[in-house]
Amino acid sequence: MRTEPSTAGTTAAAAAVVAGRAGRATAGDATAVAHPNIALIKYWGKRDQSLVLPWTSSLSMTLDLFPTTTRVRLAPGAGHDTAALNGVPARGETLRRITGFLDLVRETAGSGRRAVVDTRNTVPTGAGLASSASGFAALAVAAAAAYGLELDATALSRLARRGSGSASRSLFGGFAVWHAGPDTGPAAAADLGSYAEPVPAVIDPALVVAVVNAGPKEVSSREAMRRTVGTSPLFRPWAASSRDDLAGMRAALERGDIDAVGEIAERNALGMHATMLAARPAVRYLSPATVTVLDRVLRLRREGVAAYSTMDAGPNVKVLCRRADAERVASAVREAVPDGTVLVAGPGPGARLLGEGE
Ligand code: 2P0
Repeated sequence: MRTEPSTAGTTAAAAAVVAGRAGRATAGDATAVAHPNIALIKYWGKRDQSLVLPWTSSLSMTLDLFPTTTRVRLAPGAGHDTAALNGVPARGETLRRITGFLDLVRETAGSGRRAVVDTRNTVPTGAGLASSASGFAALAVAAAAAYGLELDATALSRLARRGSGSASRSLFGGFAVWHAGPDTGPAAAADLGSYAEPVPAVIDPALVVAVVNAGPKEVSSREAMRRTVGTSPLFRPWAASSRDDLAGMRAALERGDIDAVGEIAERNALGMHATMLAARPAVRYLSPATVTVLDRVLRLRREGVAAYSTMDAGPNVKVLCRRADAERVASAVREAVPDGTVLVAGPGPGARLLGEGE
């Protein structure tokens, strides 16, 4: 059992900043690595699309699987940014999002220089684990260093948020809470108040990831969130209950109560999916195979195993359990969905800048 695993994340993020200052990243050229995270209290719905301010605070576990490594090199004289994802040039909306993000960094740095971005994602294509969290966390750390910004972990988290909300949490290892920030007053105060930070926890669980469908989703999470906030009569009640869930989750993590952590995570995720089912038109990510896994997890509990489900904007299921039970849970899930892919993850590290030769 590990105390406050997320402290490692703070150190890593702080080290990233220090590494930048110490010049491990050559001026104008920096590489960073970040891992995906899975929310136990979900982020679903923005109150400000452009600043990426959420309606509710969320809480996640960073995984020790599938890091994204991103190199940012300034390109003096270039007329536009270029980006490659696993060697394939980015175009369209993907390139627009990266350029828009770099514009923010340039604005802060007072630079007009364009950049070359090279991103390597180790998530198998279509593994059903979003890469935008690790992607924008790595991009924030690398771009800030390449443009010479000396940002602390909080400021880096705030910056990553502007790329993708969930990226704010991947700055940190272990467990992290992303604060929604004040919802009254000027936009600048809300922006300042909306960042992630590590949360103390005395559990060291596994997340068994059941990929039941690796295909692309029909509705992007961005569009699904917009539709849910705009049309679902269940959105506001869920948002209100999510605030209570967050308080309960923090207390459960601090006392190391895996059953309470799991119960709260499961009900928060099911509630989020209920808000989408009530949207008009409905957004339904859950498939028959999802329900098969949910049923198997219920049976595992009846068999005495602490196992709890959570699902994101897709049909795949992540099962929280004790590390000691991970193999039993994984084989039960494999038997339930033989066509799926089942992986076991643990808490992972925060985002960091890589040194030369790493
Ligand atoms: C989460 N998800 O908390 C929630 C739960 C999906 C379901 O964060 O629009 O890619 O870029 O801010 O972060 C997915 O949304 O959305 C997400 P944007 P993001 O992990």
